[in-house]
Amino acid sequence: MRRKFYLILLFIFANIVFAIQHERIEKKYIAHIDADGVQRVNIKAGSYYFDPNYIVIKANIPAEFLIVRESVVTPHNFVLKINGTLIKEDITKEGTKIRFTPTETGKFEFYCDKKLPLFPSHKEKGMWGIIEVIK
Ligand SMILES: [Cu+2]
Repeated sequence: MRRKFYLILLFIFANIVFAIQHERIEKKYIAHIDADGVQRVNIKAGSYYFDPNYIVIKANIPAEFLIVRESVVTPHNFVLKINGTLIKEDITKEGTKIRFTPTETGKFEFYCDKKLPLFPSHKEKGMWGIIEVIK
């Protein structure tokens, strides 16, 4: 009983240290337009990051993201508010496809909103990124 308590305490402490020390490295990707007129981006969803986490796409051209979950157990999702619409999809091991056509330029944040009680959210651990829509 006591041993379990200390293990839980250690786990919480390790999580806090991880959250504080975790330095987010920016991985930029500039999408190119495929022959069929779609700008496709492959995104890796790991624990706790998106790779790439800074994606540049063009406005008014269909975009397709294929997001693949790397972790076996830890669930992750993809949340993005763009064009005044909220996109929220769970990410599978096989890959989740997200399609939209950005209509306005600017920077839009995407993230994973998963969170265990008492622990920092995945977003707080670094699982977020920016989509920059350019002309
Ligand atoms: Cu997550």
